Amino acid sequence: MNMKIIYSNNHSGHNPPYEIYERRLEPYIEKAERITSIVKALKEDKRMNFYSPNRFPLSHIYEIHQREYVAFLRNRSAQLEDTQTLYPSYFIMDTYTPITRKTYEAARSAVDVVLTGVRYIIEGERVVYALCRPPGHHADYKTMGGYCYFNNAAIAANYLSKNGRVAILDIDFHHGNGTQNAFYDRPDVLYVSIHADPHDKFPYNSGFTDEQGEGAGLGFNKNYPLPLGTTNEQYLCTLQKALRNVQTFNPNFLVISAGFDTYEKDPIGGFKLTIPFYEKIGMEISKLQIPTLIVQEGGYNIKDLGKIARSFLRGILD
Ligand code: SP5
Ligand code: ZN
Repeated sequence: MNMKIIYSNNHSGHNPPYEIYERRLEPYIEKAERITSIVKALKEDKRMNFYSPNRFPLSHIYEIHQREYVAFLRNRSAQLEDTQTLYPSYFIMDTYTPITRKTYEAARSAVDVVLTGVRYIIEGERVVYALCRPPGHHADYKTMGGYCYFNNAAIAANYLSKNGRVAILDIDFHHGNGTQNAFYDRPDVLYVSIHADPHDKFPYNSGFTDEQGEGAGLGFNKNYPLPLGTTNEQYLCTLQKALRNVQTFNPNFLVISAGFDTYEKDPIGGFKLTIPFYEKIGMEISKLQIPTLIVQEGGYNIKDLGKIARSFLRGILD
């Protein structure tokens, strides 16, 4: 079986030199080479077919993000010189998410990538991989954060929800606070996340088990925080619980927020998952037999990211 991969090189213009960490400038962790590593590894596999994104109207973004926020990101990007980096003090939750001249265009292009993936899924494709960068799951209604500007997965899930019930399974190492918030009061989009205990790791103030949704959405938000040092075996046990939640919800579409920062050698992670284990994760997801859009989130070990992605997709396809 073949797989469609949606990819654009527009991400590469977004390349801030530094993030601010404990009041120091540190090299930016969310590098363009992450995606290059994945593309290179996947091009070695004949089953992987690459497609360029189409441009989609801003209306899709406005259903998830405030207009003033979108305008802020667009205008501030446009005002910068090529060499400038802006660390904004509003519309932002941290010091890891600077704006450069090409940031808006890169973030907008990542949304085009994910929405092109949605189109293929709606047309009947069983699985599509949207190779988004910058990532999205920390981006909230009117805040950028955690290397994220527009919430690609939330924008995709919202579009899919016009055609049926949608489950989002978020397997990035960090809790997807933005995605959780986008659907917190909605019963038609389930959000299930497995991530590092927020007592220890970013985003620190969300991702706890008692966050279960509100109003009509009560019961349609599930968080599975895990301790630092989590192994393959422990992870698998929680993944199976999360997949049972998805199965019970009985969705028409599945969106995977796929972060590979759960890897044992990730520079900012803290779990102990190994490269072959990602194939197992892929197989478990694939067993559900739901049309699935895979959306790239985090994962920062540039050297091994391609191998991790290949392992994961092998599990999805076999
Ligand atoms: C999408 C995603 O995975 N976002 C992750 C956001 C995590 N941000 C906090 C990590 C900051 C780490 N900086 C460490 C520099 C140490 N030299
Ligand atoms: Zn992450």
